[in-house]
Amino acid sequence: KGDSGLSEINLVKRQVSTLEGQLRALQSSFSKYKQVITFPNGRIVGEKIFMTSGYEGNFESLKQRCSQAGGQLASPRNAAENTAIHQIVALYNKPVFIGINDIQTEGRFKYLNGENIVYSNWEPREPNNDKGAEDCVEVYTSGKWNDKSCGERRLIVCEF
Ligand code: 293
Ligand code: CA
Repeated sequence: KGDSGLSEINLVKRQVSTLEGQLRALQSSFSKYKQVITFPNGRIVGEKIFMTSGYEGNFESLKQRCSQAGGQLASPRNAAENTAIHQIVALYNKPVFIGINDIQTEGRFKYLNGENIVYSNWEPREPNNDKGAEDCVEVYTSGKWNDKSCGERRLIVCEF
């Protein structure tokens, strides 16, 4: 079994090399495809894609729409993600609701999964829970955050 073992190895090496080429082609094609689908209404940050459909509605309605599309309401966890959302807000010149609220406990802002927020970008003097009725969070056209009544209608941005 001296020789057939070696040719078997060489066969597998050729198969690996073919697959490496195919993987590179797939990666390149996938990268281009992502650029295409995010033009002009989406932004890519790391593994996340942020995208608006242009729809406007109250917090519950936006939450449902994102989830129905297989994503969730955009939930910025760092400055880079907030910048991506801010760019979409600026493109439409319309503030958005994000996936953060203090519905459960006043003053304790959480993501939709119940985790306490790890990043914030509040406007000075916010959150102020104006009239005791502001449990949702909008991103202003400045990129800064304001707590706002969940019943207001805002632009949708989902993350996938
Ligand atoms: C109050 C004081 C304003 C502030 C506003 C928002 C409402 O009217 O300065 O801009 O609340 O916080 O969400
Ligand atoms: Ca407020």
